[in-house]
Amino acid sequence: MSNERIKTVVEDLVQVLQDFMHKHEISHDEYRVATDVIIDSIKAGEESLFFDVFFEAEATDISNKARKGSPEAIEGPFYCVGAPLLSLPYVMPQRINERGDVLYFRGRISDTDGKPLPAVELDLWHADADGLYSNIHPDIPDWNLRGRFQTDADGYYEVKTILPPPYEIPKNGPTGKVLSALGRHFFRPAHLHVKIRHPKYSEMTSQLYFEGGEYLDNDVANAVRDGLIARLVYRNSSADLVTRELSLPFYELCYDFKLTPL
Ligand code: MBD
Ligand code: FE
Repeated sequence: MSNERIKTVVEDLVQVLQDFMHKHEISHDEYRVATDVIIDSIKAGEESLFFDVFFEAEATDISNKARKGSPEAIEGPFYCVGAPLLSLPYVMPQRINERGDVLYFRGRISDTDGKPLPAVELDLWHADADGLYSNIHPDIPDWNLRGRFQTDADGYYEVKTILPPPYEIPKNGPTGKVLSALGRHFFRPAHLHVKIRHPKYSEMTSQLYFEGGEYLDNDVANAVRDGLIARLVYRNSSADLVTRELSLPFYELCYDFKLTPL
């Protein structure tokens, strides 16, 4: 960010907030309540959660306006750099007897002209069957349900994992208390987070949601967008069995990404 840009946006932000204080005749006490919410959220380790729930979706909408490829969605507070590099056949790192229905996440990645792209990296992370993330919540092995893998020579990818449930934001933390005061619920719809990288294309961060899932219309983080709800297919007949999966039932989520050139 250039100094000039910082000056432009910070001066405007300060002005907007000052006008807001006058509009609502904010008292000293109310001013302190507001700053304490931010300080408490930082002390509770929720600084990113607090801002991401209320504001990050606006930034992705703004960047999506100029994008030709697949839409982006918010990163959220739980991305970690350096997830394990998986080897074929791709299976997300998980505990023995990891709970949750088996999910195959697969699809194809191409450029905006439809040319399939090999060796695109997908960096996938999602919650476990309790709706908790590794490297964040205690008692889960580090890097559980976090992994990186690539598209094949024809641009296809496929990874085996488990189907995550909706995510519930901690109710009793500073962010939860603000949501309670607003009379809002604490849930995000079930989702997969993904970052997609290739040296010649713009890196993208997105999320995929499951068609028919709960909270798609009232995500607490307001981050669901039309192009990101994918069809979840339930496979439960022997005709559905293929060499890569030997037991029923399982789910499949198919999603094709289009990358925007640099
Ligand atoms: C999440 O998993 C998430 O994706 C967001 C945006 C906020 C809280 C938890
Ligand atoms: Fe999430």
